[in-house]
Amino acid sequence: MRSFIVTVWGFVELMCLFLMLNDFKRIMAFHKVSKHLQHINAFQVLEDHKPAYHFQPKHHWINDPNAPMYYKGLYHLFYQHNPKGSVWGNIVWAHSVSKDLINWTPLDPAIEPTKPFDKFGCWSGSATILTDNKPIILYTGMTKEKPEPGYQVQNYAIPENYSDPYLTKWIKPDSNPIIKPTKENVSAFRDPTTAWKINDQWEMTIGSKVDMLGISYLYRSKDFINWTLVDHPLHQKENEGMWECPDFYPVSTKGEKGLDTTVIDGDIKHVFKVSLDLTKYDYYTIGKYDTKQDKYIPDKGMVDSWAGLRYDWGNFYASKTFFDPVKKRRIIWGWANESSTEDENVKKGWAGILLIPRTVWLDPSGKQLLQWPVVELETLRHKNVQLTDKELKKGDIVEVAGINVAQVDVDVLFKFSNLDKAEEYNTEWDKTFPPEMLAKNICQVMGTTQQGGLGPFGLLALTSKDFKEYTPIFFRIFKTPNTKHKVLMCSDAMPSTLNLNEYRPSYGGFVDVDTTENKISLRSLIDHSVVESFAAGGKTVMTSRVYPTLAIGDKAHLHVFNNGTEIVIVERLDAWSMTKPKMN
Ligand SMILES: *[C@@H]1O[C@H](CO)[C@@H](O)[C@H](O)[C@H]1NC(C)=O
Ligand SMILES: *[C@@H]1O[C@H](CO)[C@@H](O)[C@H](O)[C@H]1NC(C)=O
Ligand SMILES: *[C@@H]1O[C@H](CO)[C@@H](O)[C@H](O)[C@H]1NC(C)=O
Ligand SMILES: *[C@@H]1O[C@H](CO)[C@@H](O)[C@H](O)[C@H]1NC(C)=O
Ligand SMILES: *[C@H]1O[C@@H](CO)[C@H](O)[C@@H](O)[C@@H]1NC(C)=O
Repeated sequence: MRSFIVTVWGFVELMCLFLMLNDFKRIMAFHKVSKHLQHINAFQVLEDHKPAYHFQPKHHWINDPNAPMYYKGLYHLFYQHNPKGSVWGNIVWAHSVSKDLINWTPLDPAIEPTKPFDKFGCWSGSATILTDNKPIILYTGMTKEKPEPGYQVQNYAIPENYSDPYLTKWIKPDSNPIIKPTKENVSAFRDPTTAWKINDQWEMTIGSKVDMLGISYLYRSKDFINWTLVDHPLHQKENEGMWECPDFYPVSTKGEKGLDTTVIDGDIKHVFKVSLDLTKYDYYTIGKYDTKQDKYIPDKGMVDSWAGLRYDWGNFYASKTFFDPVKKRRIIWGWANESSTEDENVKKGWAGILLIPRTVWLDPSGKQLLQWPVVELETLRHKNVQLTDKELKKGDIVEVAGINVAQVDVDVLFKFSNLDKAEEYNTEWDKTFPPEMLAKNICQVMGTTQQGGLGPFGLLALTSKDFKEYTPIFFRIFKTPNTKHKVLMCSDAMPSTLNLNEYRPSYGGFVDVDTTENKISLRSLIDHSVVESFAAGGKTVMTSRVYPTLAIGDKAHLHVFNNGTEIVIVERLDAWSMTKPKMN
């Protein structure tokens, strides 16, 4: 408290001083003053920005989710964790268990850097459930500190006691490492996937690169211990750079049910995902696992590049899926880092979250995936407020009040009478912006303040009373020359905080939705510094991290808005305060 008073006094003093100075000096001075303010803000909000219902360790750093699985009544989740601080380093495999994917109990770390084959790092990996329901983990170990990031090998770990549903202790046999890197690149060879079976042999894939060629090496084994490199990769692509955290799994073409990773034929397609080190986004394609050639082949029309499909058009990386045998679904976990500065992370004492686990399945079009928060999340829904048939004219902003809107699940259905007033899509954008940045850049130049025809309309999350801070999640619908409409979704951190030191990107993505229905839904999971949004039933998903200085806790407000000429109707809005689950 003392340092706070001193700081405030210093601030007042500075203000008096600066008011007496000339204009030029005032500008300089205000720069200084605002730095001061940011310090005070940071001081005030360390805990306030901590999410309540998103997965986090109690303290310190988290990055990639590892080896998610279900075993004997419990969901297991491991993750890359620094037990000593809130920056990356000292990585161990932290371990938590849950009965419902929402309430989590921490256990001791499962894997720590103790052996020559992982002394300098226990990096990401995956679990496979072997015959007889025996889980096994494959992970990347670092055997040297230099050259950075070192010599990367693949190791395995097995439970000490298969009767223990908590899988408390893991053994790393001395026969490790079981796979050494290919000659090409010893420092770009990591993140083994869950294995599948083909011709009575196990196969899995490992991310790598040679120069700018992204590669997913294929390995084969009869016994899961003795692995041989297959003479061709599962997949590769020019100009991608390092492929981190590959993920390869089947999806049903006949509905929403998930499939075990070992399913390789039938009414299925395969998904291949990589986390691109160079862009820090997760990209996927949908295609066919050609079991004759033993290769993955993306479907015709799939964009297999930086401009391709993303699970999430915002802050989401290093994701991993697993098959949940209980509810017969495939679930995806992804990591969101902080958008605050490293200094702030150190002060906060925590950094990183996992996004809400999402059920993932194939869209009936076969052209993309759909994602939706696991149904268990709804058990946290508490107090509810609703809006029905609320008309929003151009410029209207309507508050959703009466619940804790800093910790809320809000689901809204927008309706409009027709598409006539949709504004013209500016084809110059296609020439000006690189394809992988197109949606993001349109969101950035248009924001919510460029009034349109049909849109912008949507939510204003984490809004301060005076609208100095707000995080808009919104749509704009465009007419295009070929008469089809383009739906743009944006989640804009730019106006989210007065603290201009934060990383405040305006994220964007297109929503491939049938506009002739004149309706579009939006669900946002707002959790203090996270805004995770699902458009049109999970067709387009976008996560922003935001750190308001005013719109904190009970000072935060939530609104629906419309800033387009066409009237938009909130057919129905439900918002629920979310209870805080048991979180590690
Ligand atoms: C293995 O786990 C089971 C179930 O928790 C327990 O009863 C048993 O004592 C454990 N065995 C050993 C050797 O620790
Ligand atoms: C191998 O990987 C390292 C680390 O990413 C990189 O610096 C180097 O250029 C790579 N070499 C080749 C041939 O790709
Ligand atoms: C490992 O597997 C390969 C291919 O199946 C085989 O040729 C080799 O003998 C095996 N090595 C050991 C030590 O079992
Ligand atoms: C709507 O547009 C007007 C005009 O640009 C702007 O002043 C207002 O802030 C916008 N509303 C929102 C919610 O951004
Ligand atoms: C998260 O932080 C932002 C801001 O520092 C960076 O721009 C991103 O690259 C980073 N994302 C990941 C996955 O590390």
